[in-house]
Amino acid sequence: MMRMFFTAMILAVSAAQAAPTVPAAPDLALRYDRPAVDNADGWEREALPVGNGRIGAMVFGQPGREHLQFNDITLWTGDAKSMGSFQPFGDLFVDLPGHAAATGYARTLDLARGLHVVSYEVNGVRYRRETIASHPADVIVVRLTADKPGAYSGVVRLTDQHGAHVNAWGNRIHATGSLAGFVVPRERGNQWTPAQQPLSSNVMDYAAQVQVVNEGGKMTMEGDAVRFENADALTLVLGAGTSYVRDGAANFQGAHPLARVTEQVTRAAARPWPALQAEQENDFKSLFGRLQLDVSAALDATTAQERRALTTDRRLAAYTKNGNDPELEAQVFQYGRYLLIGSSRGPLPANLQGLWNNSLTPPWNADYHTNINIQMNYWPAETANLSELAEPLFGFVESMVPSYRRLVAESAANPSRDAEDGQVVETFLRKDGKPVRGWTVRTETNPFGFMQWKWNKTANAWYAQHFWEHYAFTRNRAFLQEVAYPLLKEVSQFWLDYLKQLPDGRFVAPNGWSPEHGPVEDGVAYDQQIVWDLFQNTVDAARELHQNTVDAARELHQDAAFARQVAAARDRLAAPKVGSWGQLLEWMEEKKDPVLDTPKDNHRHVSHLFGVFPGRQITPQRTPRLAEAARVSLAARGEAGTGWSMAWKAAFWARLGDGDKAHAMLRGVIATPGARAQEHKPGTEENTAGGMYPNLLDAHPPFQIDGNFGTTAAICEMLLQSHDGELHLLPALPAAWRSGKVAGLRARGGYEVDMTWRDGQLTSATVKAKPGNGTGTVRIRAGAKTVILKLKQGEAREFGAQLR
Ligand code: FUC
Repeated sequence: MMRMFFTAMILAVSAAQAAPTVPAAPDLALRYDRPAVDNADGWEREALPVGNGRIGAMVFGQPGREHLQFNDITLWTGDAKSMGSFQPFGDLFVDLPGHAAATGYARTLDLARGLHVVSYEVNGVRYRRETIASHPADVIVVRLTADKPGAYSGVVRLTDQHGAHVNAWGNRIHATGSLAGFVVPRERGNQWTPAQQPLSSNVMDYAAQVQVVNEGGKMTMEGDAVRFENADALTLVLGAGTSYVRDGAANFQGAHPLARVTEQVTRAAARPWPALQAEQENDFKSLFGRLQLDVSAALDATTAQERRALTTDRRLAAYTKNGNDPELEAQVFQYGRYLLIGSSRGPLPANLQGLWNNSLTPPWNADYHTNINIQMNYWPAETANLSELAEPLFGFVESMVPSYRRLVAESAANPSRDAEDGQVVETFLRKDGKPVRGWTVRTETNPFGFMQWKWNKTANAWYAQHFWEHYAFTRNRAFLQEVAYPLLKEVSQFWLDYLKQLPDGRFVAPNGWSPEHGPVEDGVAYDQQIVWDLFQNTVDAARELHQNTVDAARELHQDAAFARQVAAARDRLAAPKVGSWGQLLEWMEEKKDPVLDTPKDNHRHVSHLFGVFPGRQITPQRTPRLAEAARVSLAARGEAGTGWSMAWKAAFWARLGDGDKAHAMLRGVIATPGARAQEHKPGTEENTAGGMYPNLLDAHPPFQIDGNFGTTAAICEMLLQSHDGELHLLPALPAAWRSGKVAGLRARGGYEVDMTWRDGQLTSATVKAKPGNGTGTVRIRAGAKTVILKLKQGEAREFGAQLR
């Protein structure tokens, strides 16, 4: 009896304690009751990312020793002649002796506010530690408070792995260095970055500083560290920068960052925490707050209670096992948006790890891979209402083009066996012996105009798609005229010159490679579909410019003739073909091979479905026979994959109108890494071991951020599509999201769409022509119903069920 009473009391007490911590729906915070283990595995799986778009950190949250491993997106070794790799910048440590014995520990990353919080108790004192990455102040700030005065004693340290000079004065630690002469220590070399590197001309300067601002207590300098004793509260302001500039003409080397970093830190350190935090939150919300997704209504009350009470790592485990957690899916969706805001507001685009990297020799150099990865990073930018975040991609491509032109011209002048390919002689010469116009790229690229490994020639056209889409979504005419069209035109010129004519008159892309799969040959489906996309986008772009401009008549005339030439070439491209088992062919002729082009092929790249997504050559409505073949191919590829591969498959299924299949792919991508592979046929890690770590970062494996971004983009495609001449509302709604609402999705034509649905049926929708861009006539589809709308700029139209 006594014992039962006792148990009941414990239950009552713990329920009373737990109750306030169960968040209301929709819950947009990642929660943990343990800090991240402070080693490389903990970095990858447990630490949590903050980023201001240029600088960022992984936060470990140990009570006894806070650790921010930080990055600046521009800190790269390598140069115009060697690859190098994206580098870790430094580590900020706050040692708090005695705090390791903490109890009541909680760690959260609030996605809606861009705020990381650690709290715990030691010796009756409640401690709280907040971390933000502020875009407006351009610094990272850590705020340490306690509910008793004088509770903070410890040491702040800043370390560096590239030979910086580190010292402390004026309550500030300064690290200033240069990458000139830096080589990866022998013991740190690996398959991606061997220790023996070519001599590099890289002379990048870098600087980081952390100011320790105390309230109360005593501060002393201790060599290169800052010691604090009996402080009531502390604010740590961390700034970092490099001399990188996105300008090849300047050799990518600009002013020394020391003055800039000093000023940023000084200015921020002079402001109170509440002001810094409020400014950061407002700025962050101006992007993040544009889009809300709530599918938690699909969750029954008991399950919702259960899942919301779990920490994120346990919630992920429960989801891996049983699924049934649309709220976690929505959280992952928003996490992709959080991560893009964190890694794509600086001079360079998000790389393979966004901007978070702790290794001198990161996987694949944490580079810009052109055969899926960098593009996938930017798939959610337009649809998930973060259009401005695509700027770093555009600026990157534009600043690399002079180099790419030069490298192609060099290849044309010196036709030789491709060193990285072994067999193919890549001439880049036209039939008349002249070099082709324009530029293209290889698979691996760095931010100094260097590229290596195999040619991936249609990546130029894939890049061009992003430029066109930015216009399609924003209707920014100046961008179309000054930036997008010139690029589309030059890339189209490349392909007009480079395509090869078959005896029957069809055009094929010569010497192509379906990414990382099969032989190098002519007319590979991936190339054909991307060139089709390029030509279509170029024709559309020329028409847009044409329609609305009255001046510059001569140029227009030329563009009209050029557009006709491009349209004619588009129509002569060797077209997609259906194979013997109903599949879409990946190569021009069906392979006779034990694996390639058979239902046994589970390769992670599904490049021959580019025309389904992100392209628009193949759609269920316009090309039903090809869409069906794509479906057969996709089904055969299976449900397992690397992280990004599963995300891509989710998007394919969405474009094919199968919401349940798309959702089944989400089950794999949002799962303990490798879980999907175990359920299905296990394969190599390269093809089937993807998922998500407890910190919800995508596992290729290893950590690779494209899967996060791809998942967000795929979910957009499940809810709204606009690539086929109409706004298609809820085109691939899974049964698992039978009721819900979304506000702030973007569509081509400059529209913004809000929707609610119940029992799988649309109940209301608002379509708004965004002021300054959306305008004109648009067809709206929901199920079999369509209506045609004419909207003025800024006008919104509301619909009920059945589009009435
Ligand atoms: C492509 C993929 C790999 C990996 C790498 C970074 O080459 O084939 O799976 O994602 O990029």
